[in-house]
Amino acid sequence: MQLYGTKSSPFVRKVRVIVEELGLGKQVAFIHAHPFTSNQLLEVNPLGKIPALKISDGAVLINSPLICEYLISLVPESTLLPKVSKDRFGVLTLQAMSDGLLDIAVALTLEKRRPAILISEDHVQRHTRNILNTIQWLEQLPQSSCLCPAPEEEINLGSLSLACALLYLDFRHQEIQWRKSAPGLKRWLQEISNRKSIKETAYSD
Ligand SMILES: N[C@@H](CCC(=O)N[C@@H](CS)C(=O)NCC(=O)O)C(=O)O
Repeated sequence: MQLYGTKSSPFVRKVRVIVEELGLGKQVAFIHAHPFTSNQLLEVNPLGKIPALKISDGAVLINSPLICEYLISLVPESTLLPKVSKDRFGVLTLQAMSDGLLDIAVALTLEKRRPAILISEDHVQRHTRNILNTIQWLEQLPQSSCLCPAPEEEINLGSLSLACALLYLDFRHQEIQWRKSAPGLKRWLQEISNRKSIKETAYSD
């Protein structure tokens, strides 16, 4: 299989983390493809978005939740995405919330990269507010949710997605200082960051 992406994309990181957690590293080759410049990417994904995963029969999967679900299906004994409905939708909700946080954080990255005169202070403030509101929502999740401190067996697609999202805020938006209002998440991230899959997929430009 071939994974198209960059090492700075949080959605690609989520897929790389899942590959690592599932022990599929040897079966997935990483193809560097920047979404704004790669013709190779456009040949496999007309949307021009990363990640994209070309699988062995030549088909291409797009969108990180779909790619992760496919990879997890290759390892039937994996517990990263529970089969029982209640747990499954809790995990998928956490993934969706983390991905939503990332949609905003990536939009904020792009906004800040515009020439100074074109940057909309309105957009910057709205994105920042929505990021901090989401951090509060996450901080207030009950301990019994899929977020609770993670012994080996409780790691799942949702909590790994959240780790990638919080670490992206550290990578691109340190000035937001999300930890100030979220001591629980701060502790949780410190713990989950010790995992090999997180250490081996650090963001880089
Ligand atoms: N929902 C998608 C989001 C993917 C996404 O937005 N990727 C960004 C890079 S971080 C991208 O390819 N942007 C290029 C563009 O929007 O033109 C997923 O989960 O895979």
